[in-house]
Amino acid sequence: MDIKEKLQQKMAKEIAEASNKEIYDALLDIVQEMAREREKNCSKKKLYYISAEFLIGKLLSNNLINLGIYNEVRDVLSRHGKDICEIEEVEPEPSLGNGGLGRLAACFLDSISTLGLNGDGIGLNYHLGLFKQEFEDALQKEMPNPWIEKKSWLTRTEVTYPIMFKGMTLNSRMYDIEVTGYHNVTNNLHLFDVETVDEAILEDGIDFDKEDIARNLTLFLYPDDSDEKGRLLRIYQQYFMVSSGARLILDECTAKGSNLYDLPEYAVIQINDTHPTMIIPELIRLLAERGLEMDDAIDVVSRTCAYTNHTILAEALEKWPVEYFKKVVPQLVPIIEILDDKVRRKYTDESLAIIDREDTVHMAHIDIHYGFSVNGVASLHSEILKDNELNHFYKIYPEKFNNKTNGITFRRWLIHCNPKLTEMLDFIIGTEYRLDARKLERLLNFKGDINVLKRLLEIKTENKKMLCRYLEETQGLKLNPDSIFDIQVKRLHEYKRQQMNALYVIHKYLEIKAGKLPGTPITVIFGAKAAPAYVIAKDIIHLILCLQEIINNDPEVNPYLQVVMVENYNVTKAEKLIPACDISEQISLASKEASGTGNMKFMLNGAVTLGTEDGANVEIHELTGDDNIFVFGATSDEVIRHYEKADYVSKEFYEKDKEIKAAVDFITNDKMLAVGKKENLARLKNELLKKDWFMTLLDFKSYKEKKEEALKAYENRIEWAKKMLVNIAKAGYFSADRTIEEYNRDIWKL
Ligand code: 26Q
Repeated sequence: MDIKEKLQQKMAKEIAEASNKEIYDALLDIVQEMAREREKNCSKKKLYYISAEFLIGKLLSNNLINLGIYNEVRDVLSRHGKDICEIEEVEPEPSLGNGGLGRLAACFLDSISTLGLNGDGIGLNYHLGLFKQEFEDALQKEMPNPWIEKKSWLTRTEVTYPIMFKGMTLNSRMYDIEVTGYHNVTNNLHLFDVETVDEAILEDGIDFDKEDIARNLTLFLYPDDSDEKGRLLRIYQQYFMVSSGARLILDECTAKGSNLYDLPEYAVIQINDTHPTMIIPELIRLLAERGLEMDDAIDVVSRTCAYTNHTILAEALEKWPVEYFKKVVPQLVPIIEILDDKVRRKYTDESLAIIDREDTVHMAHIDIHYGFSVNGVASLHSEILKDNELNHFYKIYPEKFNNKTNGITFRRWLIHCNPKLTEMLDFIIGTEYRLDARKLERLLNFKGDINVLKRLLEIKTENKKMLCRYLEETQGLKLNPDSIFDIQVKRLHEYKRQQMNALYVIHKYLEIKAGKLPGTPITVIFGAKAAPAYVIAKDIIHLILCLQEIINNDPEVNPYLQVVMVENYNVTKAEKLIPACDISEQISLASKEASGTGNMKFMLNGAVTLGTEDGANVEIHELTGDDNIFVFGATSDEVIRHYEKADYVSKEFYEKDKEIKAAVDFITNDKMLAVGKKENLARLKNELLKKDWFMTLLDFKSYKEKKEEALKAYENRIEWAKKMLVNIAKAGYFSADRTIEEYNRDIWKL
């Protein structure tokens, strides 16, 4: 049966008569049926990728592409007067992640299936996911974001487990989402949920009773952890996830014939950051319950679990008071104490302990002692882990440490989001790059081909026009598609330094006011959510929204400079923004961004990076060479030295550099106070002058100079197109397929 017949069969009416929603529902059925009919890999050993986040994005197009029927469906629909893009709009985006770490997990699942490996994801089914961001009075407001509809990608299974908490047992139920690989197997994403969850406990915005665990456990992704109730809820969520996951793993392995002593032959568990770390003590507990001696249980689990670190920021490393475990999951406390005791008997170095002198449990330390692999996510990051942050651990376990530079799936971040570029690539270099991304290098043969270069520029302009239409329809923004699109989209965090980009905007505004006009108009685009309790991050959003108001309404300036903050930045918006970008802003303070993956997505879509030598930018730089990237700022060594010596004083930069002073002072001038809030703006200015923990003012001058260089380089359109071409051609290294092959070769050994 062809697609048209299948579609017709699912609907009681003609395709032309059906609504977009009816067609979407029918396609969802067809995709699920086709996905389930595919072959499975039933290898003895299986990977379990456990993560508190899976930022999967919309699934329809992704699945159609992976099943190899996207074009056919698109064409059938169009013959009946339907536009597949409008049908995509009907699908709600599941918001099961914050940013990089969650999106990485989703890209990995795609590559695991594409490589035909036997591997499932394990996570939680948050009903409202991450909040939806709205702007009101130039401030971020958080709203609930329901995404689960009657008909969805979730399939309710019959798998349930009783999960024990202090004084209460909750039932977990498993829901599955099919993960289709590109022209290969289908795996599963298992999301556990509690049946008693109740959206009716929502109060104003995203507030709810944090103590009503039975009704709130899977309501939100990490609710606010600024108070103790929020932090305890996080422990409830984590334990619910790992206990459900551990039982599933043990059940599957015993069903395949494992006697539990040989568990490492049946399962490998990749722990995505420390959020699922409790799976280690929980598995040990379950194995002991099933008759293993404590030492055997510890040994088996240690040979099954591997840990990925995604950050060196102290404030993001999870540490929980033993008290919290006693209140929520007392059954884990004796196990964690035994794990700590073993470490203390072997090593006297206090910094290696699991439970410190203040009775705080260091989650990462559990993973490092009781896992067989520790990996960072970009080569610079992995080196910093070995040399600095985890140096004491590296000294005792050098063989555990390894690097796995992150990657992205090209199915979503090229084929789906940039069909025009994909079509051109297919035409000039063939389609092999789709399964072997390094083949993109064939594009280098066309660096001297004026027609290819012109077409690259044309495609960029077409993508910019599409973005302009979208932003006008959704946010009422009117942008100039002939301007330079300079884009910074990522979670809002001080270390990512959106504030430095904002200071540059102020600087440019002042220059234009003084009569110094840019050669080509510039549009600076931001998109970012701030954690609800992260005060300074919200102040930075306020600053940008105030600048947007002032600059876009100033007729002297707006022909040359526009600033916009895209509301509710998410995967769907990223798919529209990234293909339209000229300059990719990757400006974190060197040493702080573990890898970044947005940087790779922009590169793949022909944007040129303006960035620091941080995370995977370092590897982008190595691949593109000096001529095809704009690098600035202090190096990670310099930054680490500043922290060690505590010798950075931001005020000195403010006082000695007139341009810095003018830009910083602007934050609280009369124009700004007329549109913004004094409290927020003054607090932010004060932060920059008194603290500036992430050294914005240190790097501002070199940032400004490099950006001017990039803007100037843009003027020579053909030379710029060559830079675009080299970036696309060299992006093959960042395919998640390569990353997953390395995980499998070095860690999973499936
Ligand atoms: C910790 C404690 C309490 C509450 C929340 C958290 C928490 C939540 C989310 C800590 C960290 C995260 C997310 C981290 C993250 O997204 N890290 C990013 O991971 C990417 C994939 O490896 C990297 O590319 C980015 O550099 C890194 O920032």
